[in-house]
Amino acid sequence: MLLHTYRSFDMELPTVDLREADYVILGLPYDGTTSYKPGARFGPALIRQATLNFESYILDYNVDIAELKIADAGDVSLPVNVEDAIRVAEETIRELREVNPNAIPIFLGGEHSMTYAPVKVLKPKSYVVFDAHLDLRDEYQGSRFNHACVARRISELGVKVAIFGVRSGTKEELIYAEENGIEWVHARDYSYEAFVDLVLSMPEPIYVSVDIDVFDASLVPETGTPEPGGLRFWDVVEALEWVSERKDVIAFDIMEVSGDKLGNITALTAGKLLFHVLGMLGEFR
Ligand SMILES: [Mn+2]
Repeated sequence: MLLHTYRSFDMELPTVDLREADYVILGLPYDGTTSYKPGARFGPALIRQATLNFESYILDYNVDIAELKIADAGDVSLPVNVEDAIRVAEETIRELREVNPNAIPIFLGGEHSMTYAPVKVLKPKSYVVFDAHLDLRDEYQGSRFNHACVARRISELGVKVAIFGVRSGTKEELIYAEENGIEWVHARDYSYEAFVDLVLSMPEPIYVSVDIDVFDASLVPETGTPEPGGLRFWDVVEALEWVSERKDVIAFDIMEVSGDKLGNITALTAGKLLFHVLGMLGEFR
């Protein structure tokens, strides 16, 4: 076990030791800056529990993910203060890289604020994110590291940012995007072609983040800030298939899953997406 981690819930998958893994799952169970619906601290455990419902054989790829070398590094024990939490997450991800520098990490959240930690440690050149929100505020509710600021903090690291499935933002965020070369596609205008068009020319390596609220609120009612009018499940799967086959993706995350009941719809959506991500990695990598 890594220093600051604990085990919350086991997935219905055989796992290997972290040192031998090709893929590693790490939970970031934080909800200290949640502004609307709390419970994201339970996200990683809820996602793992939801996987008990799914077959490890993924029809779409003819891949049985039970045959992949997957490690589950557990969840990071995160302090309440967001900057402290980011620091502990960074330390843990650095430790994970020391133990196994080659495994592709898949982070489960937890608030989107935590995505800053892996991006800072893994240093991608591009950040491709599915999100209902722009997350480009300079400050929100007294913190520059609030979940509503994460894409802006990442952009400030010099990382190229593209956001897909957006249907919520402020005028100030739009101006910031315009002035800083941040590309984004409204949920109404989203298409596979629009995604490929934009991501094709983005510098590699790429970090891919899925804020679960990118999906329509009917698919993901248990999330910090649900938004109607979102993407379909296959919109996101097809985009992730393209990017994981065609581009150098160094890490994935699935964030903002919350709730207080096992088997909730949002966790099922996230768990199914996690199994598809593992399946496509088994197929394309
Ligand atoms: Mn969001």
